[in-house]
Amino acid sequence: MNAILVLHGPNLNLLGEREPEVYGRTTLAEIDDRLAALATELGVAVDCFQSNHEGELIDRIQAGRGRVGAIVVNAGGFTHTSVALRDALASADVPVVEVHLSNIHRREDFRHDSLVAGVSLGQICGFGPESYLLGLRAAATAMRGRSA
Ligand code: CA2
Repeated sequence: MNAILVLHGPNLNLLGEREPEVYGRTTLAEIDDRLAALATELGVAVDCFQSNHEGELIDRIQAGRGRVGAIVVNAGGFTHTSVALRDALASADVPVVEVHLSNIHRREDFRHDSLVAGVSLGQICGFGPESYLLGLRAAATAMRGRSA
């Protein structure tokens, strides 16, 4: 159980290609590469997965049972809408760290509420791609704390 699952939700496959003024110029592949490098440094395995489909994200959470020891999640727009994703994260019974590229609390009102937050250890937002790296560090620490 030393793998960390990193989930990227809908539209995050467009990173670096659209709306760079909001989400920056770094692509999702570059973020995944940085996560893989940090995971090596931290001595954990990382498994990154992006989907535009709620059910696929839920299937991936369920498939990690017994192998995945922590989850880093940027649920994208599902953050604010998906009870089903929240339920899947809660039932995974591993530490969850919520991350966002943008500071959702400085944006439109509808982004201020997160259904993921209540089943997460904590939330890291507003640091662009660095949010994911901070999230991976937090998840690795939490995972170690659990297995100690
Ligand atoms: O700031 C974040 O990481 C968000 O999770 C991004 C979501 C948004 O719905 C959340 O409120 C905050 C949107 C992801 C869309 O990503 C795009 C990337 C490039 C171009 C268009 C969309």
